Amino acid sequence: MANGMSVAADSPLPERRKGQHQARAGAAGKTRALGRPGTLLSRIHGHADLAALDLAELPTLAEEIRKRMIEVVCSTGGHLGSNFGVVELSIALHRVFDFAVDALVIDVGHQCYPHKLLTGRYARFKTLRSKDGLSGYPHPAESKADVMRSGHAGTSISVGLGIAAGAGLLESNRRVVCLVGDSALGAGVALEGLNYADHLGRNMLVVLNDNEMSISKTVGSLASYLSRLRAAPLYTGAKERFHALLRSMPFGEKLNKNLVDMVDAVKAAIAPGHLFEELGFRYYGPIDGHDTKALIEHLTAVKDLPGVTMLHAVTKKGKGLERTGKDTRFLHAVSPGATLPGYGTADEVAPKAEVVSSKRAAVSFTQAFSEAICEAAERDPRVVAITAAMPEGTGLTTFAERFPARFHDTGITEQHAVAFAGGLAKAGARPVCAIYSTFLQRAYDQVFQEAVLQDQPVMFCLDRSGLVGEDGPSHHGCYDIAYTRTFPNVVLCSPRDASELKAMFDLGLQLEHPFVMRYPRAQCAAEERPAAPLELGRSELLRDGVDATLVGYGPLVYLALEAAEVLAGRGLDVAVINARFCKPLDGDRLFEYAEKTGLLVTLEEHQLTGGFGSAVLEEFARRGRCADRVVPLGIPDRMIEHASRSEGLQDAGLTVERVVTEVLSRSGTR
Ligand SMILES: Cc1ncc(C[n+]2csc(CCOP(=O)(O)OP(=O)(O)O)c2C)c(N)n1
Repeated sequence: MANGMSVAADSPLPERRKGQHQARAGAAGKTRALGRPGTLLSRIHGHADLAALDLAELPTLAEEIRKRMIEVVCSTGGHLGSNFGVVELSIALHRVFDFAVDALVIDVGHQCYPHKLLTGRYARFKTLRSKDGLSGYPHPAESKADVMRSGHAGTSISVGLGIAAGAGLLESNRRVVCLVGDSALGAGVALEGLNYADHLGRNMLVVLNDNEMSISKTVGSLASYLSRLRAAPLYTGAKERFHALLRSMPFGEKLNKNLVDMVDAVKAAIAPGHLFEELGFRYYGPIDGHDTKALIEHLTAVKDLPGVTMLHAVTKKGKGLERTGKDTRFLHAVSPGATLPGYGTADEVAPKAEVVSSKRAAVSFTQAFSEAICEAAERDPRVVAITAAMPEGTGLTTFAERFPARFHDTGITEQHAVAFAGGLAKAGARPVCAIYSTFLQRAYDQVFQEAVLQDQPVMFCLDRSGLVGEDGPSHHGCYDIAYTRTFPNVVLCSPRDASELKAMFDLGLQLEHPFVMRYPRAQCAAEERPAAPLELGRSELLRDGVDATLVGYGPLVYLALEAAEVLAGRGLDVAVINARFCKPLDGDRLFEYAEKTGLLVTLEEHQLTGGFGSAVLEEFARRGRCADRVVPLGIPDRMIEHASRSEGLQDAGLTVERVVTEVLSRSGTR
């Protein structure tokens, strides 16, 4: 195989797959012909179809991919900007590699739409992110071109290395390619992967999709370093050029083996301090990530290089969305039903959360948190906000504008963010970690060591707790109660509405212990009356009753109230308790009502195992009575797949009908 940079874009396929390619290209060639009806895209099912296209047809294909994505994503919602930025990269990757055989590990996975469109999922693409439809992330059940399910950033290099190592054990010559964004590359786990890559001695290609963006601007010194690299001339690997030169000489291969050390010395002299080369990678780049022909040439040149290689492609997030008249780099994702100026009829729709209760919506929980932390920061100069690359999603943009000296966006670095918060608390600040429930999982050990072990006042405000809807199971925040409840001295609470969120936040600020507040991606119910004063570990009785008790944790109390209304119509007088705290739990009131009403149904938007209902059962078991009167309702012990949030709640059985049925069947009134 040729591996210099001058290899033609359409260089021959490797021997091992020539036959396979010819057979498939032949079949594709019969169906493909310019001028035939239908789009090019509808006729692409994988590498062979794509490899059979003329280079001149690729810009049309790119246009068709963008057109299809905008049609579908504006209806289903999804990661528009990220996917618009990788169209040419995806075409080039699929043209050069066959990911039915080779492995493509896409970091995070949110930028997999062109990949899906190029691997036989064109017809189903309209079902993206919808119930029973295609996932918005890679999913092996959909195609063997998808290696693993994903959604959390930074793991692609480690996974890729694992696949390469596994392929080595099985003596397979499967190629491995990781596609990773510049922001995900800064995640701790990605750096751990980089650190191990050369050491493993396997072949692997990392394609760095550098668009200078995370959801907002990529932050940190690595970002600054990449920015310097972007401005540098094309660097094609000193080592490789030297190898190519030697190979062209008589006995070059033999010489080549003997001169590796010398070449390394030359390389170090030519590119001193080149980070990726110092880490053992052969680095190529930066190249224009929208120049399909150049991408194909470079990918072809590096695809069979020994060891680990990094190809640095510079792309523009949202490339092709210029007609919106917006800065396309900030069009990371859109909500279902979005229309874009220049492409649709109305303005781009701002993230739109669904309402849990049928009551009139007021503000979102995110907005309530945003107000709570700004008000607290106004009063208390110790308040510091920390986000791990999610300033918008967690509601911290106003805080960042108003209190820039007390705002930290650490990038996709949840572990660092939490340990950093531990340090801040040690120094006397009041750090508030605003992190989605699902992403705090990554910092479990820092929650333990830097907050809990020191018993420090670090506040964790967990947005997206519960079911998140269309992003699906990688993003559902349904494990946080279980993974924080076990820690000594931690306070766990969940507000039912905006004013309760603010009261809980203020209470958290007064505590000298770690504090975890969870709230969903939802609008707060309109407040009917001021919340009863908040007292640590005390629940709120919303409705008295004698026939059964419904206990809601967080905004599910509104589900409980609705169910109680329906049950009242069936002649049952049902009590409703707003639990407020999971730890310390209001064991006395819950026990009293279990004894008094004979049935206690707990409601939580969390995995049943280890959740709020489990806490109640443990409490009653400790008291030696009434555990048999508890019916915990929550998320069952299986994945709730992507769908709208209300469809997810339905799937989990968190509905008024289910609560009513449970109460009626147990009270013998059905
Ligand atoms: C551990 C983790 N934290 C946060 C996120 C939320 N998130 C999804 S995509 C994204 C930005 C990724 O940026 P980059 O890797 O540069 O890819 P781009 O979208 O720019 O193509 C973030 C922060 C995540 N998926 N995983």
